[in-house]
Amino acid sequence: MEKKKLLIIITSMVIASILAFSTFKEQTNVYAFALAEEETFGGSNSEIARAVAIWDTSKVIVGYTNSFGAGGYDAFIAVKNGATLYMWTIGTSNDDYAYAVAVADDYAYIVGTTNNPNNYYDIFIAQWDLSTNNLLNTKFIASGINNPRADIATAVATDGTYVFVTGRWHDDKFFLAILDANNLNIIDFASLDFGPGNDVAYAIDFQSDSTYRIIIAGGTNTISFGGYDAFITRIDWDGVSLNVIWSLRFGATGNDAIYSLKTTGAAVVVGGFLNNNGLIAGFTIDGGFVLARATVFSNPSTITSIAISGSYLYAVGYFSNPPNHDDALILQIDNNGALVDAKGYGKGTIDRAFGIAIDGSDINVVGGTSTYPNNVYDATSLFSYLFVQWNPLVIPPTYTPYMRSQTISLTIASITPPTYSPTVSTSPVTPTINSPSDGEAFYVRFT
Ligand SMILES: [Ca+2]
Ligand SMILES: [Ca+2]
Ligand SMILES: [Ca+2]
Ligand SMILES: [Ca+2]
Repeated sequence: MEKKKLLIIITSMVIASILAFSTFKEQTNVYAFALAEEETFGGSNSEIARAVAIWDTSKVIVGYTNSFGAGGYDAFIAVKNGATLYMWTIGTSNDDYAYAVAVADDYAYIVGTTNNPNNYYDIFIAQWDLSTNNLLNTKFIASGINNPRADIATAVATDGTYVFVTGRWHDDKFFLAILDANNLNIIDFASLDFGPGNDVAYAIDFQSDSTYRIIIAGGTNTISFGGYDAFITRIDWDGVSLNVIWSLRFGATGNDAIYSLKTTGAAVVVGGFLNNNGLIAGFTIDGGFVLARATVFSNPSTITSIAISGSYLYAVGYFSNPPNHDDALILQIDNNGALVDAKGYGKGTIDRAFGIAIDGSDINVVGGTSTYPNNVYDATSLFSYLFVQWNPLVIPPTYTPYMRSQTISLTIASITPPTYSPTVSTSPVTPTINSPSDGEAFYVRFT
């Protein structure tokens, strides 16, 4: 018991230091970041980059393209090292999309969805060898339901031994797939459901020692305080069985969701959407709420991806910036909790950031734009970074409506899902660089 209490205290301190609890401290580590590099890449039709991961000195970028490949949209993987960018498509003759990537050893695990003409959309998982630029394995998993976008993988995490994947399943459920990192064989596949509403997972991460503590988060309208609520759940895996440890939903009266999560120490930090604002919140690994903050602009904003590096928390997303439509948003928060810097990125059309990964002093951000070069500007004066109320109230009110929370019961069922093997092709492509046409992937690096 004492050990557990101590763990909770330590965890709370970790989160608090990241998320701004210790307002009594002076800010000591101020360094605003600056644009170091900007590149757009794509073809005559549309591209969007959805995620980025680090492999040695390279950045591994995934997304989807309608300009190249086997037909319709194809997933793409781009590997950028210095000024050099190589790009390959991965796909079937129908539409294929990549939404997330995780890297371990020399392998990139790419997840998304593919159109199956008999089955609408199915889960798509690929293993790519970064050292030889080859597609090693693919796995297509179908629930068999004929609803648009019924089965989608949205997030992936790996330690090089196992690959953990989550997303939408059977239209109104979500799933946890545990695969062998060597060959993508399915070790366990769990259908997860809060109830009759839509329960969609967007984020996954884990910690491990003798047990894997897997955290999954997303949005649900099975039971909610209005619209969709955000949810977060912990499922432990000992290599044999899956056990739900806790599940929590929270939200305001509008739509709320978690789109990204990272564990650090015994803490869990999430990013997402709350009441039309970007959300950053912290929890303990035991499901305790620590605190939450929101990016409150005069128009909607959202956080799509977060990264933790040393004592800094980074978050990216986008905000409505009329008349320039959406602009990408990049935040840096220091270990005393202060907002160190916030940059806007974009021009007159829709500019959105979907992925961030930190590599030493490099802050790597990817997304979609239609213009090059874009404006990079100080966004700190455009929004308030406000504490969000939680029940019970822990700090003086600064933000309304208050967020409410409640535990929610999760039904878990390990099943053997249908799989199939469509013809998948991969081919190297030469994208146009820094001359966008009809929507383009972007990579920007700050230091
Ligand atoms: Ca394009
Ligand atoms: Ca395709
Ligand atoms: Ca459901
Ligand atoms: Ca814009």
